[in-house]
Amino acid sequence: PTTLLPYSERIQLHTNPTAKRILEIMDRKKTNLAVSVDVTTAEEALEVVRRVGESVCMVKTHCDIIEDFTLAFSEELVKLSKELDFVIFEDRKFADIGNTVSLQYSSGVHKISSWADLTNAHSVPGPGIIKGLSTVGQPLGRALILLAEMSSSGSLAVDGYTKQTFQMAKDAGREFVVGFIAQSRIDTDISDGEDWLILSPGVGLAAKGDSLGQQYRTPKEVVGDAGADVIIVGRGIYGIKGGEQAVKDEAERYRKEGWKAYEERLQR
Ligand code: S5P
Repeated sequence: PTTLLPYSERIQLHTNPTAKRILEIMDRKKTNLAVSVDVTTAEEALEVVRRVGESVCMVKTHCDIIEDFTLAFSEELVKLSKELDFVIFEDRKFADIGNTVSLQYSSGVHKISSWADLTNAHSVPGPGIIKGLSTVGQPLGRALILLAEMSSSGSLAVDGYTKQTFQMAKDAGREFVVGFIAQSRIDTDISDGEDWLILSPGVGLAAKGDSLGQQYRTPKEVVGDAGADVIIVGRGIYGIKGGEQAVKDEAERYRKEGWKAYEERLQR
């Protein structure tokens, strides 16, 4: 199973340029941490990114929660992604027919495809969603991941849904779909010679969950036991009390925890 290979040896198993870049950054910066920057102004978001940028392989955004979103904001984010060496993941969770998502991806206020290296989609509409998004993103070297499982309690993305999502990605090929949002390795390890990236949200060292159904596990549980490649942490990092240095320190703490769990996994 590719879970037992170092990130560096998995680069060559991908053809998508964004997937390769993610693995290269992870190896170079010794980090499997993605920080989810779920704050509501552009300035706050950029400030968090400047604090955590050195510690992460990925910054995850929800561009539609930023009140003063402009393309100047996304340009600054792209600039920081180059300076501090991380990939931008817009957590858009597309969920419509192919034609609509291709417009949501390329147009509107956000023009996501112009600045986000990676985005994600629900599989519920069927394979047309992948086709619609790939028409826009693939020529730009972008990548897509599908939501196969969710971290929230009572999620319907389980069992057969998860399996069929994996099959949909396999059928689409790995030129554009490069992995999954999931809580486990799903079935990816049994498919020979194919490497898929597993990104897991719902990671926290302090809280067990929130009042709205979110559920947290530790980096050790997520990377070590469940076999995920990237841990996604939001409030656990940007929400820490103690000011800017505290945010920076907390990102480093998660980076170290995530990396330790990965190194231990390789020793097995
Ligand atoms: O199943 C999921 C999928 C995602 S992408 N569960 C999640 O929590 N997410 C996202 O990860 C969610 O939208 C949020 O941006 C982040 C988790 O934030 P936290 O503050 O709970 O760490």
